[in-house]
Amino acid sequence: MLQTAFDTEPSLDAKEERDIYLSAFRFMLLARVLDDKLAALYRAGKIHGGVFLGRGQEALSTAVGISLREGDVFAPLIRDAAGRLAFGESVLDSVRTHMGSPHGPMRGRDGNVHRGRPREGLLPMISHLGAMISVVNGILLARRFQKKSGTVGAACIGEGATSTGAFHEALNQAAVEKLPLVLVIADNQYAYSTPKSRQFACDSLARKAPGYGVGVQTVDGTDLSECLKAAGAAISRARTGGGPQLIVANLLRLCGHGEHDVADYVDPKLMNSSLGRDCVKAAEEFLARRHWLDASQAAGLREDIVHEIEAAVAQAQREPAPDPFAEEWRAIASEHLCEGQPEHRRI
Ligand SMILES: Cc1ncc(C[n+]2csc(CCOP(=O)(O)OP(=O)(O)O)c2C)c(N)n1
Repeated sequence: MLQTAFDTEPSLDAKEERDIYLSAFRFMLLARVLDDKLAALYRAGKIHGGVFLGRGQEALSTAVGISLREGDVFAPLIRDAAGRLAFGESVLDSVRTHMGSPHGPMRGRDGNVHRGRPREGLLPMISHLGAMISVVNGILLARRFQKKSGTVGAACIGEGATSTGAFHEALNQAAVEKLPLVLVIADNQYAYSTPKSRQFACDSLARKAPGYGVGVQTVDGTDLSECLKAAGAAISRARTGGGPQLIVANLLRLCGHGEHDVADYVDPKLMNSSLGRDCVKAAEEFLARRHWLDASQAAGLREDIVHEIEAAVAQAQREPAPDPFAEEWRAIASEHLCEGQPEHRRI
């Protein structure tokens, strides 16, 4: 999380701009290397449950997480490792959850992606299919009733979720209530194996926004710069009373739906198109062109990241499994979710 959204500081000097890009790139790379490590652990049989990755979506996801502030609410989904890290989630929280450690935020109970820290604004997801939008709406409404202003809530979804009633009802409610909601659609061309031509018949999801009375921006989701500017602008508008904002990002999922899916249904033409550009490589090239990060600095950064992730994995591997005889089975005790309550019980 940065203290200021990218575009709310028109006077950003060159150093501040560089720092934002370098910080964003670090989160993108951290998420990519973490995803690769989790995939390797899954294939080695070290992770139970599914592993779902965000390859190809790191620029968009980072842009959202990094542009939010402390006190905001973020509802990431299964492809948002980058946004989670940028919002403040630790590598250890992710690794512990995937490896079933009772010391993780969900205490070893979660199927890997439903983790979060609600009191810190990071919501554990219920479902990937639009369910979290109305949860964010509810929190924003509660803040309004409590006369707390200035909070933004961001929710991420895929294009497949726009076919659900949950999406329609929540976006309509946010518009009617003029909630400071930023809804980010990663249009990654497939909902599991279903191509988007089987999800909607309009030429762009951006067309939905005027129908709800919502502001919209369309971005190249493989371009960090476009994503940072769009996320910063949307969050700033929502925060200053502009009502809900939609971002539609065009990109391609560069992996299967989960690590169990080889994704052989993906059209090779898409992979070779501009949608299939690897946003992490593109961002690294952008930083090199600006002389903000050379090849040896990039290699050093990657090395540091690998060490950080290896240390987290080693730590989680040393931790005991949950003891079914000594435990209650709730991941997060609901009475401890509200603000001002002590941390939920740890074993
Ligand atoms: C209500 C519900 N139906 C089905 C599923 C299974 N499911 C999980 S993700 C997914 C596809 C989602 O596609 P999309 O919204 O485009 O997001 P993407 O996976 O591309 O990020 C499906 C069918 C679910 N989690 N919840």
